[in-house]
Amino acid sequence: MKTVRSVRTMVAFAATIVLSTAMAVAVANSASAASTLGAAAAESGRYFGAATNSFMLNRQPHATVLNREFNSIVAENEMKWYHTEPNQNQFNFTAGDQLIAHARARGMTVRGHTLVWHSQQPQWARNMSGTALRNAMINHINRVAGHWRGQIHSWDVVNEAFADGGSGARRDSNLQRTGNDWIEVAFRTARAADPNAKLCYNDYNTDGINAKSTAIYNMVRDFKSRGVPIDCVGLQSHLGTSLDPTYQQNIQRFADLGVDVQITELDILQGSNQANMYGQVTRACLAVARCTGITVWGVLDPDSWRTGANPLLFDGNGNKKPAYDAVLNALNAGGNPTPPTSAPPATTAPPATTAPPATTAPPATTPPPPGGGCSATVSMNSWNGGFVATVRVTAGPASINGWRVRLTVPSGASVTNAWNADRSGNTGAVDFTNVSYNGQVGAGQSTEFGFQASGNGSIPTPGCTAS
Ligand code: 9MR
Repeated sequence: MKTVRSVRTMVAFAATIVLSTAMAVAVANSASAASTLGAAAAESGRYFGAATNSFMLNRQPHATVLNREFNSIVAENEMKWYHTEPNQNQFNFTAGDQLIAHARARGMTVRGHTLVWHSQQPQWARNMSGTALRNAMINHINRVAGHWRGQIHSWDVVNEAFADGGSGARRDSNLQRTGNDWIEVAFRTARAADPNAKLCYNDYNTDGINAKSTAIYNMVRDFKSRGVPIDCVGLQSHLGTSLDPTYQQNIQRFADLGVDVQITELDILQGSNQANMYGQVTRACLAVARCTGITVWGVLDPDSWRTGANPLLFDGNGNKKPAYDAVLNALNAGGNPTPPTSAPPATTAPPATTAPPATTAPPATTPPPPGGGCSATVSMNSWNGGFVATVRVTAGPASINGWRVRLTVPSGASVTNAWNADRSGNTGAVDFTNVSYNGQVGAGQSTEFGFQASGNGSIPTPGCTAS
């Protein structure tokens, strides 16, 4: 799973050291420089996360570093199919619940990894095929995404479904053999099970423009054109000794399709280019507004699945490596802020309650929409310093093909993240418009979108315009 390319020259490396030293000095002199990865990433609306395991949460020095540096976590293994459904229809959420509780207590967000994957399936699923496997997959997504509904920032809905090499083909697997539509079925199922989570496709050896990343690009473009719900692409970025020169360009082309990009499993072989490459990857993400976060695949070098590669940011004693400084300096140097619709709720608690499915009948008390277009109502779930608002859009006596809700965010409050709608800004009067999959609402029916904000206050009944 490594992308290993030729080592760059020592001249380039020496130049980089001089440069990064100069940057370190500049950053050290700056009053606004954040001193942790999470805080520095949050300055531009991004998260910086790490993979961990429930059994490591109290292990030192892992725990100290994890809690101090990161504002997002992902389960390295404990949300995979074999772990969450070891026997068919018998679910085990204990470790995942622990990870989520740990994150929420510290204001970290959680990436979900992964709902469906050809690998690390439980034995019972590996033995299955055809309709039985397809139904088992759907049930698994419903139950797992449903259990953690509202608590996952982004789900890797499908992991590693494309073949390596130049074919651009899907990887053969028991899932693939259930029919080529298994990926879109997985995404549609996940959307219904957790409408608030961003839904990602995640893969490796996609860290530049190549046949595999292009095949994924084509799938995402097709999904967007047909309204299959996909919000993000995860580039795992298990890297070797040099970065593909098209790394940033590749991120940008996915972003241009209208999905977020996340660097999901970053680790880089230790060697003379490690720190430089960590800086390059960080800067590439920061340069693209829709690259919304970076996750490293472990905290301390000895935690890594790449035994002996020492590919992470901290050594076994929890000391910061030069790679750490390269990342922190790059984050502190700033980048393109993430756009309003894709900014993750970097440092605030996720919603305490969850939203109902996207399209449901309105409650009996919903007032009839004036003018036959649509109406909107807001419910809020607040805590000290933040809230989640759920907005219900109800069509009038005629069905509608699109909607726009204008609402006033409380004075001093600012929207950090929205789902199931595009939005025009984050303070004051903000317009939310439907996205491709929820513009059509039948007569008298409802759809919901939501957003998270920092600040407190109430929201007056918003206006709704149908189109
Ligand atoms: O880091 C994970 C390791 O502990 C597991 O043994 C391995 C099993 O396949 O999975 C590793 O994580 C993988 C991730 O889930 C998907 N992308 C590749 C990662 C490294 O193999």
